[in-house]
Amino acid sequence: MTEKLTGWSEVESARYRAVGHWEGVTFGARLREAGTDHGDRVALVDGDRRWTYADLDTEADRVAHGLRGLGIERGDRVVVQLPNCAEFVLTWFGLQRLGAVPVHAMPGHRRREVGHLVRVSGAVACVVPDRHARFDHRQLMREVRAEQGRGGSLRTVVVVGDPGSEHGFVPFDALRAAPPSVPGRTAPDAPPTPGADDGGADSADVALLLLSGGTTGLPKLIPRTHDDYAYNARACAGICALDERTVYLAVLPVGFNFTFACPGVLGTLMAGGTVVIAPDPSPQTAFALVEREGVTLTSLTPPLVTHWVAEAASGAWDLGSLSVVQVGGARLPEEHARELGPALGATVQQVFGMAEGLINLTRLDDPEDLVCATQGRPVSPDDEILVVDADGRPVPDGAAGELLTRGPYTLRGYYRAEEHNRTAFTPDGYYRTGDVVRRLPSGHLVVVGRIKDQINRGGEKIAAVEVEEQLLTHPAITAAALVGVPDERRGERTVAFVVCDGEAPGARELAAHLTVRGLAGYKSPDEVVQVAGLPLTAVGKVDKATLAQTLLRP
Ligand code: OOB
Repeated sequence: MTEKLTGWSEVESARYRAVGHWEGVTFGARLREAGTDHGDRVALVDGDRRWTYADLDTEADRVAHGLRGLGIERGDRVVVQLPNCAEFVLTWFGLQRLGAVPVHAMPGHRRREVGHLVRVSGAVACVVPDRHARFDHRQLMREVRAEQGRGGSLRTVVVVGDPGSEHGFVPFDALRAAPPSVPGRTAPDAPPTPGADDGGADSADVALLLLSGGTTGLPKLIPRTHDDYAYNARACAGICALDERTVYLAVLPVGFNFTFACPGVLGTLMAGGTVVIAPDPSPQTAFALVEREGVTLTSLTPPLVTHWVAEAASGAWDLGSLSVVQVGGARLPEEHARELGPALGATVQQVFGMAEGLINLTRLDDPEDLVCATQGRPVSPDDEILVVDADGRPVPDGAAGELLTRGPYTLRGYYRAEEHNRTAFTPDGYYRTGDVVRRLPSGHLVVVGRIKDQINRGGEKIAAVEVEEQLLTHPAITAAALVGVPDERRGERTVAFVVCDGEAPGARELAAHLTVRGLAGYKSPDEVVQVAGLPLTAVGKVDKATLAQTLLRP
């Protein structure tokens, strides 16, 4: 089953093709081409393991062959929950070769999130590590499978590492061990078999599903097509001047849109460069890889910046190869932006992006003031931007308002979420970002706040409603509001204001309760404050601004 539900009109689609944004090439076919064009160049590095472009192409065939043997076909959705390791990239391209659709889960997601992703996407398989960060993902998958019950879509769990003895759990290495058999590909001059590169996928098909940070009870899925996502990566790659000499270090979770395609992994591979996977985001791990591999580009979230600056100051590392450091996902304080460039001897680039599409970058030759005090401007000349007041009327440049956007790589509708889509977009197709920005005459945007009920904990997005619903399941809690308050390190931390019968549970007890409920650990409140009642606004909503204020008073 393949779905075309991405919402651009025929006229718009034709125009994006005519001007060359949409190239009409699937990711499976791109990798085949790269395997020929850059054959001997190193594409991927993970620890001591290296793959050339030719190797990566062959590996994708092997993984695809193995997955096909498990009954996975064109259009099938497969949840990929892997930490930073080469297998993420091998799995991703293996799926692309079949025309199947990876669903990007984060390593920290637990039963609630993964179960939801499987249900909404109708995934037939999941790909997970055996254990990661002292957590057993096989146990998680057993629970998810049990919850799905007999009528559920999930048939297979592919495990990187030891699958254990569970029925239906398959080792990743067994997929790769299958003989590469691509009919018609054995002789270089033989005509290619139709579909051998991408399972017969169309470039207008959904190529992957990304997870939204969300504001509602459960996260939404974002359909991204081959055409639009490749353009996302290519437009960013152009602005970052990527070429065959680029060595990109993936420090943040590789499945995060920022790391994967802004320009990240895909942008680098499309330019013929090398992707190096960092197993953790510590500066020690990263700097050792910068020295060893000659890394030229990497991307960070703001909380990492101070650690990186401090470690670079030790003088123990040769960071000479590093040319550009991107920072995004949450607001970067201006002082940190000013320190970072000199500390690493690199050009800083701010990145204000979203899984839904729109990416803003500061340009490599922007004056320092724009680089340090703005979050960049759109990457495409066809990104349409509106900054509007509460009535939806455009405000003048310099004034704050909600950012609305549409364009060649911004979604027109969440996946299977018709009701939500009616309010998430304007009638003429603009996505309501929920971010409050100011636009400068240069087109650069400054993020000044948000109207969506989402907390940004150093780049980790938390939908307040989702956590509040879970807080209410604690027997002592009768009402709850999750509020983001300013935090030195993360920009924001979470405070749960709770109304209780008797004594309120502490933060640790609540975290334990939410973990049992299957919620990802980063969503547990950093602090708990007991209140007699929740203040309400004039229209009867919980007044979160007033709650946040109470913490500031002595
Ligand atoms: C990135 O994507 P998401 O989907 O996790 O989160 C998007 C939201 C934005 O709507 C905005 O509220 C916030 O994250 N955000 C920033 C920011 N970058 C993202 N807020 C302030 N300053 C920034 N530089 O976070 C994402 C996706 C692709 C590239 C980079 C980040």
